[in-house]
Amino acid sequence: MIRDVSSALDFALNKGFQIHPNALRILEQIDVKELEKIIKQVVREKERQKLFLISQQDLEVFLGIAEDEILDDFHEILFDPTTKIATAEGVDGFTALFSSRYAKLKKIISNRPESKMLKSISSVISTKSKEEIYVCGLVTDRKTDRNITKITIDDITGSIETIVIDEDLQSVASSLLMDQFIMEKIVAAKNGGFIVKDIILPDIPDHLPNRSKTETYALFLSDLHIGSKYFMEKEFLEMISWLSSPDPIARRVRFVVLGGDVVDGIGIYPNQDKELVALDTSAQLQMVFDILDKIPKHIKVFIAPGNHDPGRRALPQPAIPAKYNPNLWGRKNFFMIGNPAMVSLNGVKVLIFHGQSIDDIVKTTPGLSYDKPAKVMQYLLRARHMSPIYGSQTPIAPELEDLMVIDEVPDIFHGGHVHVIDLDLYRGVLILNSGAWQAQTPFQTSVGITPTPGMAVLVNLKTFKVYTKDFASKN
Ligand code: D5M
Ligand code: FE
Ligand code: ZN
Repeated sequence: MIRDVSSALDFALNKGFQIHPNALRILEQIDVKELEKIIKQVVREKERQKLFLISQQDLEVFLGIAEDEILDDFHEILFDPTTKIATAEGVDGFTALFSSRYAKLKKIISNRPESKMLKSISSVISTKSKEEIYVCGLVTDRKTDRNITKITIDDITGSIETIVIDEDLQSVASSLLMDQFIMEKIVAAKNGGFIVKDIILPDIPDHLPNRSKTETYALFLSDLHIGSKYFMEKEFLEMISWLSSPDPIARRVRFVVLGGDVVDGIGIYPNQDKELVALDTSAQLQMVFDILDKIPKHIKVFIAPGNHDPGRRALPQPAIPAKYNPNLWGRKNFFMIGNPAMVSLNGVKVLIFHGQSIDDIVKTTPGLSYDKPAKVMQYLLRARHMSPIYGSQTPIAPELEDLMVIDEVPDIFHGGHVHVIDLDLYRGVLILNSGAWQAQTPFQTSVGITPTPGMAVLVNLKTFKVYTKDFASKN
């Protein structure tokens, strides 16, 4: 029990801290009843930072008596599918979608010098020439048998089966995603067929990210699953109240990005009602509003949907419709956006994608797993597409334009969906998966998914340093 300043001092010294004399002067002015809580909080925070001198500034910041820094907090919504969705019907729609995908990715790959030598598939099929040829198209088949992979690619003129024999090319060949766009260097074999000499992905170039001028922080969240019995309300509320605390990082947060699965939804999986605490969409979204309403008003909140949220299920998804909860749309500091979407936060371009396609990719690609979702997101950047695989679990709408192509290289790529926190840096792009605020569900236990819920991911938009703050474990 801390009774006065000297016992507060002892507490800190015992923990291996020094207190600057100017800091002591501040402690002397604090109400004794508050002293214990404050000194413990300061010690805990400084332990985390591995800094063992408690300064005057530390206390001023904790007590909220330091002047608030002026931090930039401007934003721009650079891409939002909500108003761009133009779905066509049936077979024609899918033809349009795939031609758009092909054309957009061909344009992206045209920066490569090899693309000058590209030939159409129909002109190549009958060639007898033994010269190297370049073709490009969407992968429509991939079979690996022993150390040989057969890849079929389609362009708008035809289809070609190619064979990868080269050992060095096997790993890239066997990890190609169905329906992804690639360029191949091939040669006609003597006895027919085409041998692959190189596989070139659209990929992203080395990227120098845009940075904020001030040390403004963004908080990344996803997969709240509000309405589910397993939503970690206590921990989430603790995190929200931390945003109003004098903690030096909390004081610099100006943006919250919510990457989908805001609610648990209704009828998303069999017998879901047994695991719900709110049984209709509006009730679930009102719970969302009541909780997010506690976020300080100077913080801008961007809300994108996931596969559990109301609206359309197929990608790209429009923003959660206003009719289910006008409050969310009415709040001045809330921005309802679709999935995927791109926003600029102080000039830093953040691509937000819930991550539905991660499931299909993990299931069909050797070397990828649910516990490393950032690695899967790296594959998406290399494919320059957020949901290449068509006709598997992830529903994709037959849009006239393929809005899932990654036209512009982001500075931060934010995903969720798999409920596992993960970070990666790929060619200068910060990839992050923001985990979840839902405890492990019986379904996840049954399929062996071990989530990492209750952790906040924060990024300093000037330095790109990432902090994770654990609200789930008690220490
Ligand atoms: O998805 C949470 C995680 O659980 C995500 O990795 C997908 C996985 N999941 C969810 N439903 C299924 C089914 N039916 N089969 C296989 N894997 C699944 P969430 O979107 O939060 O439900
Ligand atoms: Fe989820
Ligand atoms: Zn999800």
